Amino acid sequence: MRIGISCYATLGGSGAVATELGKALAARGHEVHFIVAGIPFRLGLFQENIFIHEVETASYPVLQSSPFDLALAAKMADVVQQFDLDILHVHYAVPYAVCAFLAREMLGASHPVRVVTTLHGTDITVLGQDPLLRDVIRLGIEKSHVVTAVSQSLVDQTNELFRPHCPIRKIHNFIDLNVYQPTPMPQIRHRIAPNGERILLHMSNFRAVKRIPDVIGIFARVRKQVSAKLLLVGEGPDLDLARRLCEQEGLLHDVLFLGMQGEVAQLLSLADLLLLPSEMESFGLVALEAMACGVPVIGSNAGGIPEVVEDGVSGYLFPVGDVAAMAQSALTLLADADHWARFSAAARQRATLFSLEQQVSEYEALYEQLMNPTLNPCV
Ligand code: GMT
Repeated sequence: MRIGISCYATLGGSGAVATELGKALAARGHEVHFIVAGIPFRLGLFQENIFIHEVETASYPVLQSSPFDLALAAKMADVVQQFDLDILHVHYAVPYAVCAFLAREMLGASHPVRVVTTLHGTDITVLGQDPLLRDVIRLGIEKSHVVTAVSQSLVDQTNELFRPHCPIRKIHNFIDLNVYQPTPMPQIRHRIAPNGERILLHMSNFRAVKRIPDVIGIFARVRKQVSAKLLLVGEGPDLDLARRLCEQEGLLHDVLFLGMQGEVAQLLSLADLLLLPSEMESFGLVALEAMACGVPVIGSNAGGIPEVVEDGVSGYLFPVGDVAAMAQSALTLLADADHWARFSAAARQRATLFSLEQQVSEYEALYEQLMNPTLNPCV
């Protein structure tokens, strides 16, 4: 098949999932065209069957800002036409689903490309609630041939908000289990935690939904009882807040601010626990990545997290904001090596349910179904 993929190219789970999907489809022999604002951060080395089409924006004194969305829609139409794409798979409702609709309008009857939209999370749970965007998101959903969501929780929330006329399909996020696997690195571990400190890790885009004060709060409580280090990976609006809170709590010399990192599989393997106390999380890709590396998760039971982490088996989940319980369960796991080892093995085992091979085959089957003219897509 010839497949277009359009997604955010910068740091973020939706871009990561879209890029890994594109790479896997290309490896299976499909021709994959990324239509993006920049090189997707997970793309890696050159790979056969992958083509990149960068969206350039127009500037003109009359235009108050360069209209990226219009340029994206025009680029989508152009690439669909030029490369005779069968499928245009867009990730995140705004602007991607809406631009795909515009592109189809531009193409008119001249091209029968099928549009798949994958919803990732805040495009529904935050932006979908915003009266300024709600109707435009509804349009993007209604005008896609098929809409998928990355968890049952997100399917349910989308149904509740938009009551779409076509059923939303759940296709869970996935992981390359050969890349994400437990990798002991005693020398690096010794440099980070020279006195045998336990290592806790949080990785995110440091937005308010990640509840950074809870991350610091859990670590502060844990460190009162056991020597520990906290690795903070990523960056975003609440990174300064994290620094201030660590300073206030006198934690700075036990916290490493690692910033954005490209290859995180080995980094995750360094951790004893992943902290994910999010306010909302449609899936929690980082939890899956950590679990595949044998790292149990301590976090909230928001959104789709319980679909990934089995509470009491591969991690411990509590209501949002219950920092005391999260810290206590972290201490319980860290205190008993056998207990931790059982959770670590269960985490890896659980992650195998979300294998790249299985989920990519689901997307492939969906595309094939859409291309069959006898099966009636909803639009
Ligand atoms: O929705 C977002 O916050 C952005 C998005 C992203 O690009 O990082 O994250 C969402 O999509 C990820 C990939 O499907 C999920 O693993 C994240 O749970 C989800 N984030 C939220 O729901 C907050």
